[in-house]
Amino acid sequence: MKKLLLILAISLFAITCNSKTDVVINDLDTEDWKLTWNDEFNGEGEVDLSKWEKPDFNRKNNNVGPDGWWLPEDSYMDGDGNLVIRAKKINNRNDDNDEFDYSTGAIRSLGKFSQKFGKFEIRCKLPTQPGWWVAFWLFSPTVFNENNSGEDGTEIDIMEGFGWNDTIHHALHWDGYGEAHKSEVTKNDIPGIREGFHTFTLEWNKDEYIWFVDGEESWRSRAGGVSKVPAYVKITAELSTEPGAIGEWWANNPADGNFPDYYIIDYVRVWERKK
Ligand SMILES: [Ca+2]
Ligand SMILES: [Ca+2]
Ligand SMILES: [Ca+2]
Ligand SMILES: [Ca+2]
Repeated sequence: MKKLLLILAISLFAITCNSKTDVVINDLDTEDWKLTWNDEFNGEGEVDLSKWEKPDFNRKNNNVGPDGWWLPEDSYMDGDGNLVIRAKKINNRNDDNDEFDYSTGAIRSLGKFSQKFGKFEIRCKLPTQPGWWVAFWLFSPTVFNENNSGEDGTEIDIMEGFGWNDTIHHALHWDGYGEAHKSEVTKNDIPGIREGFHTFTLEWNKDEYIWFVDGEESWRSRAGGVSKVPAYVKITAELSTEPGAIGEWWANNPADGNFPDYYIIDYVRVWERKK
């Protein structure tokens, strides 16, 4: 009897939890948009590995200075409803002569979720220190196809942000990253954007991309021809000590930063347009 009651109690608990989830998902639909995928980051410790994959490699190799690694330990949930992407100093991790290296977090829905067209949104708090950059972006393996078109896959940067200034980048890259590489970028100075949480949103329609910051349109483009292939979601941070990255034109110098520093994400949500 006790066992039966226990099973009943567990079943009721499971039903209650499921219905709570359903309520949340229904609430996130709007008149024009149906939620297809999201993560509210309601947990503590490891991220939901049914939704995310974590890269683990030397992302920003520098032969004459500290390297910038992507390490799984630098992406985790804080138990307060947020994903944390951390940048920190670590012991030299490879066999070069660096006094130390750096590591940052990165998660991506590679192999777990992808979608073409729709609305993609993050709510997040930018970092505070110079020397690294954070992003919310979409990517397809076919971005590398060199055919003078982005329609077969485009890197779509919904937000690139920094700890040292109030500049937000939106960008498109297509035809790989070699000589055939093409891109279009816009940079908006938004005073105070590093204080508190803000939303960065992309509407990827069949004939145009439209970006929004806190619900206000900030750019639109159809450069490359709008991509017609599914893309996966990336929430990442990167730290490079190479001369090309540490100038004031980009991330500035991590040697002037206090680490660890943090990129805090409240949620990521994806919708498709209702017919
Ligand atoms: Ca090195
Ligand atoms: Ca090293
Ligand atoms: Ca192409
Ligand atoms: Ca949250």
